Amino acid sequence: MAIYKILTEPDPILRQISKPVESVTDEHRQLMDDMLETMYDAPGIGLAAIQIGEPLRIIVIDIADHENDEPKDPRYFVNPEIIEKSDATKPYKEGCLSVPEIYDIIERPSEITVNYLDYHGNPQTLHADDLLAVCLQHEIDHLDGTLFIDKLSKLKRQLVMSKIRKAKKLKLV
Ligand code: QAP
Ligand code: CO
Repeated sequence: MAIYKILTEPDPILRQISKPVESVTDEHRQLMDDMLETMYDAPGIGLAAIQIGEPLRIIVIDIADHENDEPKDPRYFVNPEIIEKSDATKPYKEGCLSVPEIYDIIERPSEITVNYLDYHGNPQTLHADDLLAVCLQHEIDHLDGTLFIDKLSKLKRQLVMSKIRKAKKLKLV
């Protein structure tokens, strides 16, 4: 197992379109294990492969509340595809390991249905709501090079980008 460095905005790699996995192999499972370890170490609740520089359509998620002693609940999604979205939307204050210390409210469909391959490469269908629906949509956006800050108003996004530039500058000193 290994912990990878998480790429951060404005790294152009985060804008790449990730490629579908043809069939889930032991190498992909190794990558999923490492992604999960990297995510737990951060810590975060969701990670897309592109965030560690691997342009493959693979996501790991664990939304269990570890601080309140809930057992680990790792979930793996290969080639996830949203096949249904609710008309109803819900706001949620999102963050992202690739956009550290920035949080803002994003409005997304409150329920979705996804098709995907699991850890073993078996096709699955899942209906998700609440935090899992938010997290899945956020992570699936990563596979198409989209970050949650892209969904903010132009003004808010400019503010976020100047905050990021400022933080990067400070770290150089
Ligand atoms: C995506 O995000 C997400 O800024 C996963 O300094 C977020 O794990 C889905 C994190 C909200 C649904 C709702 C962010 C950690 C973690 C930071 C994360 C930070 C440290 C973000
Ligand atoms: Co993210």
